Amino acid sequence: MGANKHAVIPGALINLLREDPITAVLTGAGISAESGVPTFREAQTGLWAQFDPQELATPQAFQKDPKLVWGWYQWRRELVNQAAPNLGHHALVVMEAQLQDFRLITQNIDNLHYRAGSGQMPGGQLVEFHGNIHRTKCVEENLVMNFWPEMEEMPPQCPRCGGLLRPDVVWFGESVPESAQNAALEAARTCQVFFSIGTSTVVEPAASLPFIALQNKAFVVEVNPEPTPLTPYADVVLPQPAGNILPELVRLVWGIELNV
Ligand code: BV8
Repeated sequence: MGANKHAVIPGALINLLREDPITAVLTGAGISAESGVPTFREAQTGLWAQFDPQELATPQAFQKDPKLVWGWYQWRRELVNQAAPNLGHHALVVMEAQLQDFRLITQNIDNLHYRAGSGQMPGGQLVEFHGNIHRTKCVEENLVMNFWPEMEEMPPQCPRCGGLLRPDVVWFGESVPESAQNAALEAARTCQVFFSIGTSTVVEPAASLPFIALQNKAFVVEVNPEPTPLTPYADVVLPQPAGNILPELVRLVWGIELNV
């Protein structure tokens, strides 16, 4: 367990946030755990128990067995549709509303930040670093679509060119879209406060963002019940579930109570 620098939220962080700093946040699967969406590190349940996500979330896996990979994402879409944003997601929307310049970069493709209202406030920005499970794209033309024909034979075919449709997400071995990379780098380089929430800080290039913030002399806060490679370097470590500690943070800083 990394040094538990503060069991409670330190006054320095509360006072700093009250000064309305430029703030950037990186989230990972951990912030959706309390919505009932399994994290990447948890074993896949049921049908998918025998698969490793890092094996399935690749272009090679899709090429080898498009039906299997499409089925995995269909299963995750149904799971996510039954989930709801939790208090951790809602607390980040409050922060976006309270702060002049708030950029949220999420590694998650579950759309829960958007459903909570993130990225829709003046001065707010939501960067979907690894895409969104509710969008698909044609493998031939990279044409992105939000709706697609339900077909007997899955994956569906592009209505324009007949090519296979795939989830509009970034797979292992694929580059993060340039626009998302640029927005995330800009946020990490210019922020005064950087939160890293619910991520194992393993997968690149997302995992470098908190370290870029440290290089830019930002005040870095980690929210994660478990230690990660960032833990020894963060200015503050809050080893608690995001759904508990983030509502407490917005209550202490802005006096805003988030009800269940
Ligand atoms: C790239 C979308 C350039 C899909 C994801 C060999 C060949 C090719 C590439 C590589 C290679 N070796 C290394 C690489 C680079 C690779 C990489 O980093 N690999 C790792 C494994 C070392 N990266 C890439 O491939 C990236 N692209 O490098 O392009 C390139 C191009 C061509 C050739 C070479 C290089 C693209 C990576 C994107 C992959 N897509 N997701 C999908 O979701 O299906 S990654 C996926 O896993 C997530 O999006 C996330 O980014 C990542 C890690 O997951 P986390 O979000 O951190 O979740 P995790 O389960 O790991 O941890 C949860 C955490 O939450 C835990 O710490 C837990 O303690 C905590 N927690 C739990 N409950 C709570 C909580 N915290 C707070 N509150 C709670 N309640």
